[in-house]
Amino acid sequence: MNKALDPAVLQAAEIAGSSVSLPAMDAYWMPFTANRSYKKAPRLLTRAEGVFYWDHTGREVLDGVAGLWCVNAGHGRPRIVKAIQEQAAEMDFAPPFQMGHPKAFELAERVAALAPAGMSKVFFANSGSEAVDTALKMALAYHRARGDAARTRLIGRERGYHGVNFGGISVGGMVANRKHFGHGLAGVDHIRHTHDLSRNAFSRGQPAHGAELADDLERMVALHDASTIAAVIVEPIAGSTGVLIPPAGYLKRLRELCTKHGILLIFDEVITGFGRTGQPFAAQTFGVVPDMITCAKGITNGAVPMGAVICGQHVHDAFMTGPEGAIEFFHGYTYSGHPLACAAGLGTLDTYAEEGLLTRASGEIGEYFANAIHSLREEPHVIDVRNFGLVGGIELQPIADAPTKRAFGIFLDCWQQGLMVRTTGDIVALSPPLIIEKPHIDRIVDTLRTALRRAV
Ligand code: PXG
Repeated sequence: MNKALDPAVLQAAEIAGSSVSLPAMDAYWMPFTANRSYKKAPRLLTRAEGVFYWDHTGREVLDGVAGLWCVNAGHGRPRIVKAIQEQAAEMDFAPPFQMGHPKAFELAERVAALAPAGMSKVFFANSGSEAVDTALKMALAYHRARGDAARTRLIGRERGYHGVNFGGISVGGMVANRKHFGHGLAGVDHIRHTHDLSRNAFSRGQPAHGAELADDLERMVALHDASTIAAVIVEPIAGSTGVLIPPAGYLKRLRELCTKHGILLIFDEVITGFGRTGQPFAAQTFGVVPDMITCAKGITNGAVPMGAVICGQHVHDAFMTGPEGAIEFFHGYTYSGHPLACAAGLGTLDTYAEEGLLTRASGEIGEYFANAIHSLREEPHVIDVRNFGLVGGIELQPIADAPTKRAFGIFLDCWQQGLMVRTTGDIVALSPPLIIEKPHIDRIVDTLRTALRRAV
């Protein structure tokens, strides 16, 4: 029997006082959730430590997705906890406009030091969505500052996810995120996505085929003219739309085309940032330097909301040309560089550094993870397994006329077995905390295997 469901374990947890009664659930309108079914059978998380959550009955649940791609160092890390506690007692808030506090400067230096050479300026926001909209505005204002104000067009990619704000859903390519909300920003277009199971199914690491899809940017240039295009935004690995790994050579080709046409390249590294691919950023893993990186999630280990745009010196310098007393970029949030987030960020970066976590995914554990998840290849319903670093995707044959149902069934089965995974469409996504050990990986794969074998 699954240890997590063993009555003795459940009873022990209750004796330890970790069983929590259900709260009233009427008022909370939950995000990206099937509210009515959730409230009929709630999955309530009440405690977390290391690679585990516990639910309100005291049951242990292995975290296969680092919370939501963010708790890269695992849960409840002492340095991060202490940093937040001390900061809350010392100074709760400091206004970020025309004022500053030491930790915002310190964190910006530390983040820039992790980024590719030349990416030396950091602008803080409070989420991935805000980081994305900040980067898009920065791109428009950059061209205008250089006297190239006709470059107003933004190019995203099909199956891209760039958060939920108007800029992000406009450049994004997730249908459900767009169709409900009108037209979004004007002047946006999309290049083709790279997902191609006919050529690349069951690839380990980067798929071999599809570098030429970057040339779709030439189609945009032919249609709109390069002189109207400000920026292209892509996720190096698309996470939310199903773990889409870039074909070998694709990102390099995209970089070359952006440079050729004077278009800024933005890598949305909200998921890939902070060690997920085996280097601090995917830009380093794939050896391609964009003009801007958007990040969030792992910057504070998910402990306090924070997002950031890391930009090339050249982007920043284009703004620094007017009178010295003038505000250079009319943008910012009340909580940009919030003291609690900065403290959490510093504690997080210390933890990553002390434990070598930002490169761990490229070592033996990444290899073990790849072997383990590819062992699911022959299981029922599996039409693809793909991986990079500590990210995995298992794509299932959808039930005819009921897309997403099969994968969601797997999600529920895993939850009952004591494992939290994430599903999108009919794809199971895995992104465990970077501290994951081999027995945990075995448990993830065994649980999934059981769920796949009894899935409808
Ligand atoms: N860009 C990317 C690439 C993301 O993955 C965002 C922007 C937005 O971040 P915020 O912090 O505003 O949520 C994201 C967020 C999933 C999932 O299941 C992924 C995200 C959010 C929610 C669910 O894959 N990523």
